[in-house]
Amino acid sequence: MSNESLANLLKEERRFAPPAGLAAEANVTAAAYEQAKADRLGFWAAQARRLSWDTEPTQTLDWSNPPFAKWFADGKLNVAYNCVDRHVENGLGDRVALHFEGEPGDTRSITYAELQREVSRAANALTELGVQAGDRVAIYLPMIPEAVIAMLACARIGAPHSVVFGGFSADALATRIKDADARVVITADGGYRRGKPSPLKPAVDEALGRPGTENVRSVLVVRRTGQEDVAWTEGRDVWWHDLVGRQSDQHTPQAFDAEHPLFILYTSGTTGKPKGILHTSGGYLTQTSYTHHAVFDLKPETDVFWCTADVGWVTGHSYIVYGPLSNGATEVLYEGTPDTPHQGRWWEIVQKYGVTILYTAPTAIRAAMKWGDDIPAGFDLSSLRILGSVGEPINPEAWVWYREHIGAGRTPVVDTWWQTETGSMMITPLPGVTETKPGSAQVPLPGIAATVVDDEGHEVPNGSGGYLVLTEPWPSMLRTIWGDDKRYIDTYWSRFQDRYFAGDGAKKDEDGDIWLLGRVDDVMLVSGHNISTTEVESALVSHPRVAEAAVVGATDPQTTQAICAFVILRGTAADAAGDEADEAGLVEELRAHVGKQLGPIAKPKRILPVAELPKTRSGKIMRRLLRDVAENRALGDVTTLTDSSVMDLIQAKLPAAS
Ligand code: 6R9
Repeated sequence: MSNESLANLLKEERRFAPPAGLAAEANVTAAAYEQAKADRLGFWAAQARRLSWDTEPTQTLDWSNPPFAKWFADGKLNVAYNCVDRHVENGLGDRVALHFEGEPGDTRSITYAELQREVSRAANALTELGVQAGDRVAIYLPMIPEAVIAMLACARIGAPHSVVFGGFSADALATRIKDADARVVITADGGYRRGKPSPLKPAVDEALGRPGTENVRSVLVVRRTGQEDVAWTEGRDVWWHDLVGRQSDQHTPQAFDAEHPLFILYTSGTTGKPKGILHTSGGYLTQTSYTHHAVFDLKPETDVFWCTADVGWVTGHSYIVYGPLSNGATEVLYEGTPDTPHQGRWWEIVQKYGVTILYTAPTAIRAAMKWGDDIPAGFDLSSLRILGSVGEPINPEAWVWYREHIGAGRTPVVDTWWQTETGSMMITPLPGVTETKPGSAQVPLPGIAATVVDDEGHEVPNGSGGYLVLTEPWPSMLRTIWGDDKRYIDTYWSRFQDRYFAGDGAKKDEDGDIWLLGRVDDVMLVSGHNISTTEVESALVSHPRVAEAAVVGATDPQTTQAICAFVILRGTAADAAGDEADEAGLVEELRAHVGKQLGPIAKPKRILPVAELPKTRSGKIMRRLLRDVAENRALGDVTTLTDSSVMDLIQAKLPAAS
């Protein structure tokens, strides 16, 4: 952001106090902020003691070689033991860990005692395949219980997993297998998506034909759909039910160093090859477990937790697997899409299992808004008591809709900012403490230090914008980029001295609360003003006819960049996209609306109604592709896109608007 810090345009005045009952019983109160402020490392050492250690750590943080952190370095623990066995030993073996709901409607509830047996069998199976501590295992599975079991089995034997989204192509899988030098791939014949079985194994076969993947000696295949004729490589491929099925359900977990690698997870970044984000054991589990307990106020005896993310995303790692299970939670695992077989499927699941805590992404909330208020209204959602959001800035209108229509106007909404790199939540309200503001993640968690700085790295005053930085190391921070320490330093620790550069724009409001404003690569420079894509998008979404919006800056001779908006219209308005007279009128109305909300500088030069927006599998809008379209360039890398036909539709619309 060259000349001027991010303009602070959006004003949001709505406030929501925590419900009194929840505040009175909350797991974490305002005192936690005070304790952590007085003694940050002591605070984290205390949170580490929520876990079971084979050797209790005496050291907390070793920051003698920054930015390479060691947390709890002389401690030893087994992550899977913490997520499974200790609950069984504490007499909770009969508690349901997972309520699995398959997309076709098949269900399976797995208790902690069963989970212990399944994970033990899978750990024995991996050992039989020759997997040793330190060997990498790639996991390429649909959202089925075996995905969770496989991750825990790897953790149990100290083999770092690398989970690859089931939706990624053979190419993406091959790159990740090669980079991590994986020895085993765990996959399935297929999974169910949008009402149909969708094969997975062919992509594995294709990936393993690529150079650099030769070290994969076994492919363990779960039978999920049973529909396909599965191609089989003798000597390499083995069915899960054969191999895992015949193993002993007893397995003694071994303790590993706190800094033993737990997993690698690839994050694409905007350019270049995907970065293998490395997380280790003790610090990662300490913070995922603590944040899940604190931010969702989890009462494991009575709550039913549901995180709708895919396990292939960090949100699934931290808040389907490690956070909830380390806390002994009962949770829902759902295989499919929200609108299969009908647009009320999620709400039906909430009603069926009595879900009390729901954690999802703004993209899903905006989709539900678009489908209409009457759909969730048709289900009993009264069990819900806390709602969470993650993945993108949540537009204030979507936040308020979520609270009103899903949370009956009474549940706190926690907007949680974090990244694959941070491992767990970093900036978020606490449901029993914070008076919430729609659209803002607000405050760093106890023990977390974050602020907003300008170009020179000076902290900005309240009321101004700049770059989000983290000013102290935290337990679940990434340790490096797999095999590339230099890229780790360059990407995160070089932009500002001694501070972690998150790559997100942010502002501090008059109270000092933090608002996230989107990736800095997406920030627009218009006539000398840095304008956030998020704020313009939120202004558009606050118009009753706009369901979703994506805004980019396109090169412009007069203003450096010009704001170009792609909007999805609500309900019947989508058809009106074909009606040019209506469209022209609406575009003018939307420009005026943004001007009124944010000021004339933020008025989009072009507004283009479209049927869909390009998104990643985790639901993030890929603005870089829209920028390519707006600047009439060939599209960049589309391999992480959910549905590449979306771009054809958008490009087809373009001439009409220029
Ligand atoms: C957990 C996750 C990280 C990027 C992050 C930011 C965006 C995530 C957000 C949010 C605003 C929130 N992001 N949560 N922006 N408010 N509550 O999403 O990890 O996939 O690595 O993405 O997502 O831009 O930098 P990851």
